[in-house]
Amino acid sequence: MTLDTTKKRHMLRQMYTIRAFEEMAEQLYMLGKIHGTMHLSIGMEASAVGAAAALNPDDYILSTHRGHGHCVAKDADINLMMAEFMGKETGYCRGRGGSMHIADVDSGNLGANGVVAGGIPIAVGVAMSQKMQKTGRICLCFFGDGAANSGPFHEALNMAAIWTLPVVFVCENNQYAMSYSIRKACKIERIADRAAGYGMPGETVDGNDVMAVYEAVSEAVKRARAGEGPSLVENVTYRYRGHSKSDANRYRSKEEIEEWKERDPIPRFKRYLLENGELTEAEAAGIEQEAQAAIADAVEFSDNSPEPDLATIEEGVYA
Ligand SMILES: Cc1ncc(C[n+]2csc(CCOP(=O)(O)OP(=O)(O)O)c2C)c(N)n1
Repeated sequence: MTLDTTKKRHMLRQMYTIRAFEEMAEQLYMLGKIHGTMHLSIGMEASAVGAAAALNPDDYILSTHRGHGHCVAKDADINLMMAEFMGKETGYCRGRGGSMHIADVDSGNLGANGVVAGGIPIAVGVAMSQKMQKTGRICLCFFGDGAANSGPFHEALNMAAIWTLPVVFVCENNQYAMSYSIRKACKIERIADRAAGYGMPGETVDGNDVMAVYEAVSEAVKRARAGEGPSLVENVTYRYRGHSKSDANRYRSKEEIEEWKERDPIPRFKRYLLENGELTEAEAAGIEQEAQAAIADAVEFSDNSPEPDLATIEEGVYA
């Protein structure tokens, strides 16, 4: 699948939308409009957008606790996403899920998972069902570097490989699992090298380069769709914010964060489009403004939406 200018601009818009959504999320949190915690992916937008761009609209994704970007990249309705985030009845899951449980089965987003690595075995099941039903759809599963050190990762990759399942495993290596550096948690340089242990291709890419992510994931998607089985793609990236809202950021230096900001995926992609003659500065500014306006509208929609009725509190809890 080649990307035309319209699609690339759409990807830039998605990246701006993710950034604007999460910056707004921080503000709403400060205003006390959000309860509980949240995990932001600011700085990681190219990973979500590049990967999802390689999919067909009816393909499936499984997301993580850091999943706002994945939802936007899978073309979620921003109003419904924001309403869910703010715990409103009009949200994707009627406000019952919040930040970590935004799902939209209709658009192929099978949802986030608060259990680290929890989505990886589920992806194997989803891919298995697609293979058995011969739908031609594939499943893409996002997870973090920390998840790649857990048991379910290894079991799931092995099963997907022996059953030649149409699944793409996308490891978003943002350098830390909570406060623990991947350099301390993993003896090998590239997580993607683990793919060899399960007999599947593994590729490590610059996860802040949306086109590089797109190309690597496209190869994996092509392979999955052709019935050749799973692949592992590692997007090397970085989160600027703390792990969650209760992170004092004591395990890394300001200099390290600043260094990564030099490689920010959004200005990089904008520059690429400008240099390619696929965008002008004015158009880029227009796209960014539209993304911000969409987020402001989503907040208004959510503010005006009702809270779930207390009488429904047990709905969906007991079978
Ligand atoms: C099974 C399980 N163990 C521990 C936790 C607590 N926890 C939440 S996020 C997280 C770190 C996950 O790191 P990583 O997979 O790299 O994803 P990232 O947060 O960097 O996106 C941990 C240990 C959990 N939610 N689930």
